[in-house]
Amino acid sequence: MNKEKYLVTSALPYANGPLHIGHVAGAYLPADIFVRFQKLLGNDVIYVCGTDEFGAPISIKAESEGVSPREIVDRYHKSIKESFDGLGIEFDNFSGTAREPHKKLAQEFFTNLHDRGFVTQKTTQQWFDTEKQRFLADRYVEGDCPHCGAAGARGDQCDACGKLIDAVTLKNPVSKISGSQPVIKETSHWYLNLPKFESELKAWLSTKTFWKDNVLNFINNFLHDGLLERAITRDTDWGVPVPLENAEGKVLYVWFDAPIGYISSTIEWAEKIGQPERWKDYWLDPKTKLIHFIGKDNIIFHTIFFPSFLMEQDKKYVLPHDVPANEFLNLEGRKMSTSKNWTVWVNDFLQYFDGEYLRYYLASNAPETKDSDFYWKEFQLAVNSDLANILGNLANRVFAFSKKYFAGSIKRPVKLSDLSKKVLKEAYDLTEEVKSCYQTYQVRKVTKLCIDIARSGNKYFDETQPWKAVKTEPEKAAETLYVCAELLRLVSVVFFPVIPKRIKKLRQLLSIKAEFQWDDIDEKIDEYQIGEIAPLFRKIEDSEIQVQLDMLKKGNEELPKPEHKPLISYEDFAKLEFRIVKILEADNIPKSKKLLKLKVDVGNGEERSVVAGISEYYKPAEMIGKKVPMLINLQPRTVMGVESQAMILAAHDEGKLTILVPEKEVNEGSEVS
Ligand code: B3M
Ligand code: ZN
Repeated sequence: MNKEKYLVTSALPYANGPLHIGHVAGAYLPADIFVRFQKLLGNDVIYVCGTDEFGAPISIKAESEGVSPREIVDRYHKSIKESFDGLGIEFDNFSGTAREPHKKLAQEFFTNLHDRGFVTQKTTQQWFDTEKQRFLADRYVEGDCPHCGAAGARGDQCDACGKLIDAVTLKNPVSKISGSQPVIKETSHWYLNLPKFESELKAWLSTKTFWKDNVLNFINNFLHDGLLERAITRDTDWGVPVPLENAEGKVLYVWFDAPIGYISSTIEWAEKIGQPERWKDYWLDPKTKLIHFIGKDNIIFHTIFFPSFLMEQDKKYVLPHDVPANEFLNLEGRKMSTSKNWTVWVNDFLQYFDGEYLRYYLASNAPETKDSDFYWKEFQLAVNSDLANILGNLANRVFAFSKKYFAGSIKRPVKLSDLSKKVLKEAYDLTEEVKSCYQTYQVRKVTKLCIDIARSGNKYFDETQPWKAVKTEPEKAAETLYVCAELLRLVSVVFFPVIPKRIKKLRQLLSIKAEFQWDDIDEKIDEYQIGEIAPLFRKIEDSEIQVQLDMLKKGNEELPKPEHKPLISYEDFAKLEFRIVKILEADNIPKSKKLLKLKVDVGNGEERSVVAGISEYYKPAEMIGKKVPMLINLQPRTVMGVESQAMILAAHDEGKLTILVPEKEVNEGSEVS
């Protein structure tokens, strides 16, 4: 197979604070998993990142502590790198933007754009904090969004409507540095003439039909109003000096220099490996697939802003091949807030738990297409039931049994039963599905499928009952062990990108080669020689989770308690008939923004028509085939001309709606009680 070439980046974390789990779920873990997968395929891939060390976040933090920005940057660069190391997130290079080569490159980028007429100087008005005697960068002014009126809009972007904002248009502005009402003052800045790039950008974006829907929707929303010129310089002393004579006290806007940090980090990498020209093999080779892993708040900067200034340089830089932005991770049902310490700092987490437990849970619960939630109880469940009880249990029972009855030797049987062949075939098929899921960044599904392979091993072990067979037909027991060892070996290939350290341990216990590639799925093993036995995972106790919840709630008001309805009798409850139904058809209802019309099978082929208020959250196509619980003996009623003969059950959480699906495969018509 001809090898592909990938250049992978993750958003440069600001060096103004520690790393938290939201950062990991959004940009870093998905990238690390993707890189490990591509390396398993034998593709040529490098992963570069580094800390984002300029911009107001750093200088504000420094000022608040009375130290230099350099001290802040050095402290958090180290802290963030420790977090990545603890999570096994491995970069080919982890740089930082407050370094001379980066500054020089960023200035070069500016000069090229300026000399080619894509940057114009304008005198403008900007918010000025009279208390602090300083101009306010966009992110340090907050107010009401001029487009949609939402409060809490930042000076550069509104999270509510996604639109970029010219800070001076904010209503009721407040300085986030002093809390005072800022005033407008004249200043001059240099503007990137984005409108000049519009047609080239649109032509390039039109080829990205394979990008994730959440990214394309965000971009189309943004392009809808057309591109505006954007200031790319700021009034502050902590940043990359503007390389022009009349630019005293002006620095490049942090979002101008930061993405260039991906290139300077690659150049630094090339120098470190003693091949200073090697960076060009990635940034200047049209065959390179440049993939930016980011959170959704960085979409425009990576799909409009950065590509525009890559287009007008003295070298032909590759443009992003894909930008698989993730949505946000909430915590215990609430938006994460670092200022309220409503978060989980990675370095704190690592004091209590193994980083691979976090890798697994965040991968299994990744905010790939919509925001997702980190719950400590769910974290415990994911580790204890998926990792320990399914994968760990399969390994333990196979290893212990082989040591007890076969001196640790698990030989390939001369013949396999039909059941054995079926189990292995199904597992091989799942590995194919895992491969395509990795390629399309679907790590949630990857983790489910990997655990399913291990689950099938436990089911097969139970069905073939080797503990009985070993007494009368030991070759049957040996066959069971061999098939299960094969399943563990398959898991040890496909699961490697998610929990690499644990998987290396599993392969060591199986005494199979430590270095391997994806194609080793087809490796033929004649004998497994089980050596030492050691548990792969430790279970997490309730008390450990309680400690975390107590720490989290300290200083945060208790979670709001849900209002309860009046008590009902058991007899009242017994009148309700809930069943699992299968959705056969799903369509939008004309003129309705909220309703879908469903045709469902409530069991034994009995069909019902149902109207469900879910179309803001679910497309018709993704509902077909789903099996969901419904109340099916509710009086029928007609909604927008459609008769509804049952009611779907769903969780309503902070205005969002999530349908419920059975945790295991069940038949339609199954009673729910
Ligand atoms: N430092 C992080 C953020 O806005 C920002 C990313 C830069 S990537 C070039 O969350
Ligand atoms: Zn808005």
